[in-house]
Amino acid sequence: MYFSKSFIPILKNNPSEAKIKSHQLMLRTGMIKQSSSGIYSWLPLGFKVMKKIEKIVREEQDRIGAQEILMPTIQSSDIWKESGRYEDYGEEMLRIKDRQNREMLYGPTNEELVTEIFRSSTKSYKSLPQLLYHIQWKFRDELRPRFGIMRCREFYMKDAYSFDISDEEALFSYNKFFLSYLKTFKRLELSAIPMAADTGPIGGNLSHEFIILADTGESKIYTDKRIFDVEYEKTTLEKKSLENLRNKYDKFYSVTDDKFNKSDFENSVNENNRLVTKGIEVGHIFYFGDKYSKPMKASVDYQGKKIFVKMGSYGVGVSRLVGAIIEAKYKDKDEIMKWPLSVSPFDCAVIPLVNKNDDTNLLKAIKIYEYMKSKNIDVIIDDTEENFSSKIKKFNLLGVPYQIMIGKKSENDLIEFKEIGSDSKYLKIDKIIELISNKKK
Ligand code: 5CA
Repeated sequence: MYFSKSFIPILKNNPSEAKIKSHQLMLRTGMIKQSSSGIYSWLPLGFKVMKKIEKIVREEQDRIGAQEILMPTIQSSDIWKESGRYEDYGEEMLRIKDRQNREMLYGPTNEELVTEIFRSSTKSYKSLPQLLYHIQWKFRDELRPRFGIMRCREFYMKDAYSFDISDEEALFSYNKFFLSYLKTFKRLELSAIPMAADTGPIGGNLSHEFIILADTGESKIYTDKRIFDVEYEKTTLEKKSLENLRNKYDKFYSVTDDKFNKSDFENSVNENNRLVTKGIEVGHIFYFGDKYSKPMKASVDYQGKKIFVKMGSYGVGVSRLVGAIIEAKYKDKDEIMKWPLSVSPFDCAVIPLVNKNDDTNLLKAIKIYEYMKSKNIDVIIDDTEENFSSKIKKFNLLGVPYQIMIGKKSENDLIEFKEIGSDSKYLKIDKIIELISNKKK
């Protein structure tokens, strides 16, 4: 991508309406643009990051055997009346009437719709378990949308649903998602901890929120520091192995505000290990048995009887993650943002010092840019005539993790190269490509 041709509308200053770093940066670097309260357009830079996050989320869902579907954003109110949630959901639900005066709604979540899909086609217990997921826009008419895409009204969510024959099998499914979430967040270079949480309007009595620590988070958390050292890498997708993993985490006191109990916390966590802080909820999983299958009559035949399937649901805030990664990765002290390579809008920026009367640097930069592209490096070249230091500042702001500078000193094969936040090195182009490619693996 040539910077001069790109659509990256960078603002000169931080917008005053944005209170937290991620919101400021996303507006400042032209990742998003507000269209109305709590509703945003995603511009190329932001959209690219979100799509890369989505890809990782998808790969980790596929890896546990979940199958992708796509349900619509607009749903009929009938199924919500069947489950009994149409009234319960209250004002957060955006209700719409079509031209026949039928009551429709913009889906805030999909338990009803997926149950309806399941019950119309699955009749035998032999097809269980079924794990279905989709990645789709949701709408919740939040009372106070804030912090940009962190708490907005229209947002992009991965929601998965499991269908099983018994509680035991359903917990096996639950634990598969538990593991897949740990892996997903790790690939995004986030350290997300599972915490016992309230189930709110989704329901059920077992639930974990996945929280990343951040001062700007909206969830207050109480946890045992030792939970950060739990290892999950060796866990397999077998029932026992997954159960052990859950036990290893659940052994530690780790809850959000609404589950907090002072004496339990103090009795189970020694003073040195207590951590009371704030965090951002990036994922939330629920087990609710037959809460939806029973009223909606989603059953399978098992040993001559009809059994209501046991269900769980599993959400990841795909669009929220874009902001959450910024909150976690932005280094206040150096005013530097560095995207994890796995989701960065570009792997590397080629930044030539462009002189009106001499195009040597620009031509050299174009050659490097073309060569890197041919080696599958996602690269952007700044071919504008802006001065060198403001170009570098701009890429520090954009958070592109690697930069190549073609300036005065660039006479031979050794190229000035640096990782954001570190010092420059002088390396040959093939070495640079090797270094970035190895990091991408
Ligand atoms: N049906 C369940 C699981 S699929 C569900 O809807 N869970 S949820 O309400 O917890 O949402 C899942 C994830 O979506 C949350 O963990 C959060 O990361 C994200 N999310 C929820 N509300 C918003 C919002 N208003 N703005 C941005 N992201 C949100």
